[in-house]
Amino acid sequence: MRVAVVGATGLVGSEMLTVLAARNFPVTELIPVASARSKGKEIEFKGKKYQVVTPTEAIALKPDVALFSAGGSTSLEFAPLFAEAGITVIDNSSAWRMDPTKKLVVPEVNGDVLTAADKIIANPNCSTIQMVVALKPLHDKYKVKRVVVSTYQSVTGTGVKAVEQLMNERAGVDGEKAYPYTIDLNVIPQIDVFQENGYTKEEMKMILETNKIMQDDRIKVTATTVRIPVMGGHSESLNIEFENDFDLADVRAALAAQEGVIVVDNPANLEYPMPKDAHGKDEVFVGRIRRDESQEKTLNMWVVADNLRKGAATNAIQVAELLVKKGLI
Ligand code: 2RA
Repeated sequence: MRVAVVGATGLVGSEMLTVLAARNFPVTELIPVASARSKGKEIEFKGKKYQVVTPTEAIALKPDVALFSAGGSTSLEFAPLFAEAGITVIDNSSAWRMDPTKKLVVPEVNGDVLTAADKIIANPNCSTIQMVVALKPLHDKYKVKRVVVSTYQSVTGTGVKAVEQLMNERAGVDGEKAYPYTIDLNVIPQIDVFQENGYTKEEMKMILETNKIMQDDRIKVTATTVRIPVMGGHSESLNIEFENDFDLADVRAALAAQEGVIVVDNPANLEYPMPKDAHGKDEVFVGRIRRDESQEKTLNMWVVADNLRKGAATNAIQVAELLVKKGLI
């Protein structure tokens, strides 16, 4: 496969290179792509050096697949041009996610929706991906009615500038700010911009994308998304109301059997998922599984994943792997 990585110099782009190598994706040629500013820069992949090219140059090189993580406006401008040239695009921005003509895919959840006609495929938002992977086996068994989710999100979800802000604040050094407030020793209950309904865009992504991926508009979701001074992964507290009652042992078994989920739930030994343990891993970790004793047919659980891995790069590459497996690229 000739693989273009658009946004190769960003946080998610470099994680894509790491994951392509780690999962042994059959890359015969890598085409790192970035804006004209980075043109000519060298990127190392599996011991070989590759020169960064512009998106227009990449189209002329006709890769089989292009993994995009360069922001919404680059995707809106260039993904259709790649697609018209016959190149399958897997796009990590929010540009195409809610477009009814585009598939929004988490392979373990709705990978079966992909067809040869899908030339621009959207990768969901990081906090949505880890939630739907954990919800899927429970929805299949008990039918999810409503989810109340609160997130604790890593600064890596914002990008390099936010990581630098946290590190500068910790070192007592002045620098550029990614957030309107100090993030070190603080918690910011705002991710992305506010919408007219008082929710943030990140919260609305969690609501709308969940319905699209789960292919069920009856699932009600309400979300509060929060940035915390952490790297390595996003954490989520989920309160899930089901249509049907459940047995806790069966819930644990269903989660443990779900592809891509690792259950870490042993309170007796103080074992539960944490971002420092999820860092650099491709799986979604679930723990603190317990009945909500204030309401029947309702469960509480805690879900953690590396937002740059399963929340972005890994999911995009798993989509590419599925396309290869189905003979669609
Ligand atoms: C964040 N959801 O963590 C974003 C990244 N896609 O801010």
